[in-house]
Parts: sequence; C-alpha cells; structure tokens
Amino acid sequence: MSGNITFTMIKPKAVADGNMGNIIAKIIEGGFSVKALKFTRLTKNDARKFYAVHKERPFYNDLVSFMSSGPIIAAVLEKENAVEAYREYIGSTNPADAAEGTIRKLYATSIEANAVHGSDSDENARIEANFFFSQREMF
Ligand code: FUP
Repeated sequence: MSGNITFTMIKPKAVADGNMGNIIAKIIEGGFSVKALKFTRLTKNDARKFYAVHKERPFYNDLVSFMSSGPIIAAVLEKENAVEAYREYIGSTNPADAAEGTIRKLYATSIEANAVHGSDSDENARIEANFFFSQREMF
C-alpha cells in the first residue's frame, strides 16, 4: 500500500534564484499539504549522508558541494500516494526531459541544479523526513 507522505527540498540554486515562494505556492496548488517546513543549510557532511546512496557515482562530490553551497527549504508533504504523485509533479531528474508545467521544467537550470528533491519510496520519505525534523515539528 502507498503512503501519504513525501519529503522535498528546494535546492540552493532555486532558493538563490528567488524561487522558493513560487515553488511552495506551486506545491500547495498541486494539492500537497505542508506537514513540516524549514529554511536551513546542509553541511558537507549532512549532504554526504543524505546522498550516501550515490557515493560511487561520478557526480557525487559535485552534488555534495552543490547541496551544501547555500540555504535550502526542507519540507514534509502529504497527499494520497504522495511519493509517486510528487515525483510526477516535479518532473524528470534532467529538466531537459521534464514535462511542461512540472516544477523542474519551470525552475530547474541543469540536472544537478534541478530545483527540488522528491523521495523515491515511502521508506526513504520517512528516513528523509526524520533526517530533518523531530516528531514534534511534523504536524
Ligand atoms: P531524483 O530521484 O529525480 O532526484 O534523481 P536521482 O536520485 O537519480 O539523483 C539525485 C540527484 O543527483 C539529482 F537530483 C541531481 C544529481 N544528479 C546529477 O547531478 N547528475 C546525474 O547524472 C544524476 C543525478
């Protein structure tokens, strides 16, 4: 059975470009409700841990540097079938392949600076939400 929770980050470039308000508005417009939200910054070590699954990939070091390069928004979102619904809503990893109207099509500038993160499974959504938020910060 699919869960109702996913985790997202608005990545440093999208924040630096001034798009955090637009992206939060778009998320809410898509029927996702915000269960938790914070403006924060990943240390390099946080980014290494968060993306540990990619540590053997050639882009890992650049990704870690990029994700710790400036502030981000972290949020927990709720909707029916949230993980799949949100991945569809944000579009393909590479914005060049993302469908019209998706968050990545609208706000991403490259495969690395692809505007937002979205969890890829219910289990990872839970792990990622707990990486950023304590139980009392999730509503
Ligand atoms: P996604 O689940 O769509 O966020 O994509 P992945 O888990 O495959 O990749 C995680 C992040 O690694 C992407 F958001 C951006 C980065 N990445 C690159 O920088 N280069 C690549 O070739 C693939 C991914």
